[in-house]
Amino acid sequence: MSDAENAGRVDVTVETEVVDIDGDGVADAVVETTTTRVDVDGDGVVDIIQQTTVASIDVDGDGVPDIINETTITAVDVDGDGEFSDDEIDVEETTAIRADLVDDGDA
Ligand SMILES: [Ca+2]
Ligand SMILES: [Ca+2]
Ligand SMILES: [Ca+2]
Repeated sequence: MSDAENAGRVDVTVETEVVDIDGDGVADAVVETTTTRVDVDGDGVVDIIQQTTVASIDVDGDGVPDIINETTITAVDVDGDGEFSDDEIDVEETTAIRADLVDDGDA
């Protein structure tokens, strides 16, 4: 990899993990983590990291995900010191639960 190609470099990695939550040998959840690293000024130091983790959980084992939990972590090195301090990191989490699962809980 040549240094000249590093300017404005965007690096994306995707990792997929299959998790057997209840230990019955059948996978119940798929966790997909997408990490985006951006070196805005091309100095070789990453300035922005965004990591999105999507967990799809199949509660009733029918093979269709029932709960989808999405967490996005965004870290921006605002002051350019090469480190991501607490005030430079933003975390967002959303959870989508199949509607009839929620109804069952209320009944
Ligand atoms: Ca940089
Ligand atoms: Ca299901
Ligand atoms: Ca910083």
